[in-house]
This record gives sequence, C-alpha cells and structure tokens, in this order.
Amino acid sequence: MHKRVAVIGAGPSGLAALRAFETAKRAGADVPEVVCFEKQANWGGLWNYTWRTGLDEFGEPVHGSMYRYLWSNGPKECLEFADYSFEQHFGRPIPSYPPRAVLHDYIAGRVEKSGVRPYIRFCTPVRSVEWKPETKTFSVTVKDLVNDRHETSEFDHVIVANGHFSVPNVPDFEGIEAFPGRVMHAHDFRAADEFAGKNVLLVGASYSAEDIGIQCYKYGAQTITFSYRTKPMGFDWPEGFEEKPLLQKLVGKTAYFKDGTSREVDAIVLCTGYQHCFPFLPDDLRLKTNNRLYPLGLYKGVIWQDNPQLMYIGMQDQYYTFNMFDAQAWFARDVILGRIALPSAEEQEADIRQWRAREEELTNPFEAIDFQTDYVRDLLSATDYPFLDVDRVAALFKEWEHHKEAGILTYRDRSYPSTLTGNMAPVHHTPWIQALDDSLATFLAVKEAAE
Ligand code: FAD
Ligand code: NA7
Repeated sequence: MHKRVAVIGAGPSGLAALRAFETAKRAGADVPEVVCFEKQANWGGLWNYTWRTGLDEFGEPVHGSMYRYLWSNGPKECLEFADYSFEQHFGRPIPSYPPRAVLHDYIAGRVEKSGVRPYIRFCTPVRSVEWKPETKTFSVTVKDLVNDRHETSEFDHVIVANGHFSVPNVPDFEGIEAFPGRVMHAHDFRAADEFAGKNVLLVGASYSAEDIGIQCYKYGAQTITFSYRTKPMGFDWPEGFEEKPLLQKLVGKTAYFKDGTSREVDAIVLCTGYQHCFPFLPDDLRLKTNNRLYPLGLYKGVIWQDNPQLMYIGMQDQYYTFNMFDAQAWFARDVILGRIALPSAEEQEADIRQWRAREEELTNPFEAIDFQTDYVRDLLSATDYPFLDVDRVAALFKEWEHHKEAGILTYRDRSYPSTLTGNMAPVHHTPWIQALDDSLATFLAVKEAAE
C-alpha cells in the first residue's frame, strides 16, 4: 500500500492510532506508511510531565497541563486497554488509582512493546495542513525544532490527535489585574506546595477545580473556596472548604460573589476549562466545539464529515479515555484500510444528529456515562479491537461516582476488579490523603517496604 498517513500528536490518542496500524501490520495486513509528528521530546501527551509553563525551550507553547502529585481521578479499571492489561504491564494487580508516573509507564509500555517509536518525529510540531483537491492529498508542513527548519510533505490521510486540554480558557474578572497575590490558570498549576498556609480561590466547578482544590488542601492550604458559574459540585466537603456562586469582582484581596458574600483570598486558580485549538488547520477542516460528549461535524465522533480523509481522535469530553481512543483509532484505521465503508452524506448526518439529540437530553452523570458507553460500544462493534466489556466499565464508572459522593477525600482508597482479568485491585499501602510521595517506586512498593 503506497498511502501515507500523518498522525498529529503522540499522546494516548495518537499512540492508539500507531498501535492500531501496527496491530494490523503484524496480523499480515498491507498498511500505509504512518508518520506521527509530536511537538514534545517524548510520548505520552499530557501524561508526560513538564515543570515548564508558558513557552518551552524552543519558544513553543507548553502543552502540559498536568501537575505534580496528580493521581488518576477515575479507576484505572475504566481506562484499561483491552489489548494490554495493567497486570500484563506490571506483572501483578496494582491499586486502582495510580499516580501520573505509573499511568505514563503503562501507556508507554504498550507502545514500546509494539515497536512504534521509530514512526514518531519528536520535537516536530505541525504548522499547517492544506488540502490539495487536484491530488486529493494533504500538504503537511512541520517545524523540525532541533534543526530549526520547516519541511512539507504529502499525505493521503491526516489523523488529528493533539488533545484539547492544553489551551486554557481564561475569563476576565473585575479587579483581578490588581489582585496582590498569585493568579494562574489550571494549565499552569504545577505543585500544590506553594499554597501551603494560603486561602485559595478556585473558579470553576468541574474536574480541575475539584482536584486542584483537594490537592491544595492535602498539601497544607488553609482554606479552599470554589466559585461556580452554573451549579456547585455539591460534595460533602470537609471543614475548610466552601462553595460560592460566581466571582463578581476583586477589591484588593477581597473576592465578592454573586450572592453578595465576600471572602479574603491569597491566591486564585482559574479552573475554567480549555479550548479546542487547531492553529494548523484551515477553517474548512477545523473542528469548532466546546467540551462536550458529541461534537458536531464528526461521523462516529471521528471522521470529518466534509472530508473523510481527515480524522480526529479524542475530541470528546471524557469519561472513557484510553480505551475510547483505541476504539476510535481502530475505527479510523479500518476506514483508511477500506475495511469500513462510509455511508452516504445524508446517512452520516442523520447518525450524527441522532447522537447529538440524545446528548442534549442528558440530565445527570449516570446518563452521560451510559451515553459514552453506547458510543464506545457502537465503535467497537465495527472493528476487531479485542473484547471490552463496556457494561462492566459503565458499572464501575457509576460506582466511582457514588464513591466520590461518599467521600471526596477517600474515594481514591477504593478498589475495583479489572474487567479484563477479573482480579480485584489490592488496597494501596497508604490512604491517598497521607500519600505525599507520588513516585512510581513508592506507589508500587509493598506495605512493609513503603513504611
Ligand atoms: P494529549 O494527552 O493532550 O496529547 C496530545 C499530544 O499532541 C501531546 O503530546 C502534544 O504535545 C501533541 N501536540 C499538540 N499540538 C501539536 C502539534 N501542532 N504538532 C505535533 N504535536 C502536537 N484522563 C484520565 O483517564 N484519567 C485522569 O486521571 C486524567 N486526568 C487529567 C488531568 C488533567 C489535568 C488533564 C488536563 C487531563 C486529564 N485526563 C485524564 C484526560 C486526558 O485528556 C487524557 O487522559 C489523555 O491525555 C488525552 O490524550 P490525547 O492524546 O487526546 O491528548
Ligand atoms: P471542564 O470540565 O471543561 O470544566 C470547565 C469548568 O469551568 C466548568 O465548571 C465551567 O463552568 C467553568 N467555566 C468556564 N468558563 C467560565 C467562566 N467564564 N466563569 C466561571 N466558570 C467558568 O474543564 P476542567 O479543566 O475542569 O477539566 C478538564 C479535564 O482536566 C478533565 O478531563 C479532567 O480529567 C482534568 P460551567 O459548569 O460550564 O458553568
């Protein structure tokens, strides 16, 4: 096969694409040449921690939004790759909520074993993708950062997998410019230690606010105040936490909220979400969406409706992550290999509208979990991706929601069975709130050694 495929990004989504093609190749299929362009020096996407904020050593925007002491915010059993279990990687069952370094090791282990690293051009951001109607190919221009030069080459397909939790959404608030303390977006948050002893205000009411808030508390912040726009998170917060309606203005260190109350704060973290950002794509190829379960414009959430040679992986809001990216990657691969025939434009549109209409009716997280479960199930039914028991994964997600409600500081102490092996995860040697060392070695140590 003389086709060429460009994959943009070597995070979990881009790596899923590489793994999908390699699996087909090893099974004897004739696969296209795949080139993955990654702007960072290593793979793993957000899971590849960087201390940097702002611009990197090449003057490129820093991709990383993860921070030190980040532990998985959902059970690992919900994201387990169906073709590579945690037990296969670590040689034994491990606890359900691993810290970042452990998950990075797991992601990297699978692709290391499949030998796809040579397909990746590191330190090579994609600068532009241009459709050539006369040849029905894309001209992809990249910058080789190390050698400081641009290169352009032709591809039959482009798979966009650059993530959407990297470019911050940063609203303005009256008086914030004169606030006499630290102000940052969650994208630039790196370590909770700096907030020890401080009164911290977090604007936002989703995963980042929740997790950065409890991180700061864990590492010694004095008080945590959340400010919500639509509705509070509503957990049974311990003493020292408070949820307030939307921040209206700041006067000196005093934050004023929509209900007329106010509070003195020392630092502000804007946990106000991220923007889907594709500066390398022209308007007619560019996905424009907010963070939602079913963005428009993508057939099966993957294939660009107006040009099926362009595909996107991982652009949805995420309950499912790694195994959903796999399901999408296998689908994209099989469209490229001609194993899946796309229906007519009208049928694609009707399919998208049906999913979108259902998404718009969702009223709570449990329905949202069922929605994404059915979406993943639909994709899986189209390919030979190994069996994934999505009903069991959905049941685990629902248990996780209940466990968070039962204890926002203790849910990470819970254990769940692997849907692949059936083995129950062991309880971690140290309760999460006391586990200040998040290194891989300490996490994997057995109890006596850890003590
Ligand atoms: P990313 O991981 O963002 O990877 C995209 C890659 O594309 C990066 O390597 C980037 O450098 C590269 N790239 C970007 N632009 C270009 C370009 N122009 N050219 C070339 N390369 C480019 N998920 C979970 O399952 N569990 C969690 O606990 C969890 N915690 C999270 C915590 C935080 C703070 C955030 C922000 C996200 C978290 N997530 C979590 C969700 C996360 O989105 C996924 O786990 C996963 O990293 C998404 O993979 P991705 O490949 O789509 O995107
Ligand atoms: P999310 O989940 O997209 O949430 C963004 C939050 O920011 C959400 O609560 C929004 O409120 C809030 N927001 C957005 N704009 C504003 C303004 N202008 N004012 C106040 N509040 C605002 O992003 P997260 O960063 O929490 O999570 C992203 C990923 O990181 C996730 O997958 C995790 O695993 C980690 P709304 O509810 O819309 O009113």
